[in-house]
Amino acid sequence: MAVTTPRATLDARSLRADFPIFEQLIHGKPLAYLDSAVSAHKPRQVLDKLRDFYETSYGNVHRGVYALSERATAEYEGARHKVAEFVNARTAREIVFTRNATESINLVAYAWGLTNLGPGDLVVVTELEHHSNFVPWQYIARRTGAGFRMLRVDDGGELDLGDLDRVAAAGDVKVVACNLVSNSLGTVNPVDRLVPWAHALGAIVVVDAAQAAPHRRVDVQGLGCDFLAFSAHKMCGPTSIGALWGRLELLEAMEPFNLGGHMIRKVQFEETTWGDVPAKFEAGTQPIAEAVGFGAAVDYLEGVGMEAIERHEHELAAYALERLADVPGISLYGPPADRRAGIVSFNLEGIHPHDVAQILDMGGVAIRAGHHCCQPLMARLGVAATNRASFYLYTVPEEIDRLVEGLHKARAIFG
Ligand code: 7TS
Repeated sequence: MAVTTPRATLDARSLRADFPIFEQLIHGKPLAYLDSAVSAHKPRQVLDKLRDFYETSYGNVHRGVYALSERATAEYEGARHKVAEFVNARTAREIVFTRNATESINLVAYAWGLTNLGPGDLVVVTELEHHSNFVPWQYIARRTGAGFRMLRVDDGGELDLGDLDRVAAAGDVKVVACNLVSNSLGTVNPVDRLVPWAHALGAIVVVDAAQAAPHRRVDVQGLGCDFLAFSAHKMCGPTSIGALWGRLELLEAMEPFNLGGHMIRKVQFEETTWGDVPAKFEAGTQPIAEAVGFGAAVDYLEGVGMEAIERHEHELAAYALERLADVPGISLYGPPADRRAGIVSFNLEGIHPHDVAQILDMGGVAIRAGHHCCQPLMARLGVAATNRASFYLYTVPEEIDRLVEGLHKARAIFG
């Protein structure tokens, strides 16, 4: 595996040269891409790997005995090993390739939830969840007759751990589903506090790491959780590929989610038996090249260093919070810089977030405006939408300066 020694710092300016997307102008301006939380751009190393794989090693996997199929299978399984090492899984068998974090969570909700939940049980999510880690649980709770509760957040957008007892009193807690980093506010959640609480109650912990895995070191053994979901497209990899990490014994005990080719052991008219984990969860032709590209993205991130990425984004978040605080009429949401990742959410008084985002776009600055698939959180904050800027390893402070300039301009136009 091409893992290099992690460095403590990174040079975003030189890393940008790896990303062809920055070679063009947007509305005549250099692109200030401040929306990496929605999806990240792709370095040449990943793009080259995709092309090289299709040109030299492409075939379906686990099917043929000919050279190309064997080569493709080795690349596909090699990617699984890279992803497994990336999150410190005990074995690569604990990595199931899925389409994205959303599908990973649905897999657990259906395949674990339908079997293990019933009346009297409780499914617990938080007010900070992305709809991907909220709606599947709400739905499966309803389907199985289990209760559904939300852990509250405080006014600063951090989990209120004083709320744990209230929730535990409401039923037999069986699932606690929580994100590691909030996509709306950048809050870094105390999963290390939730895991012992949940396990003491006999519950499993499902961690949504969609906003964590791209930006900081995630260690499933260190976290002690039971499942962890993430998407490659947010971590410099291709779309349509993600991963579910699960404890092997839980995956082995679970029913399948998708059914069809490859996931079987034996098919007869009377009965079908399932293949081993992870094949049991990978029915049909997989996103093979995308998985290989996912492996290349992991190599790329490890080459830069997860610790360096986390530090870089933390510095950017602190700088952004400081600069944004000086903009008249701004409301900033979320915790202080030391407890947040590289995401800042805000509103300008009297100006709709979509108008703000449109003015910024004219200056080549891309941010997200909306509810960020977090409608329960927006309701808690008492807003319909926010503006959100999010950072990555290629983000430079000048882009934050351009964001602030754009906000002054939006105030001048709409204020
Ligand atoms: N969980 C979190 C915390 C997310 O931020 C997202 C996507 C998902 C799950 C779903 O990921 P997917 O790859 O399955 O789509 N986040 C966002 C966002 O912040 N704005 O749009 C999508």
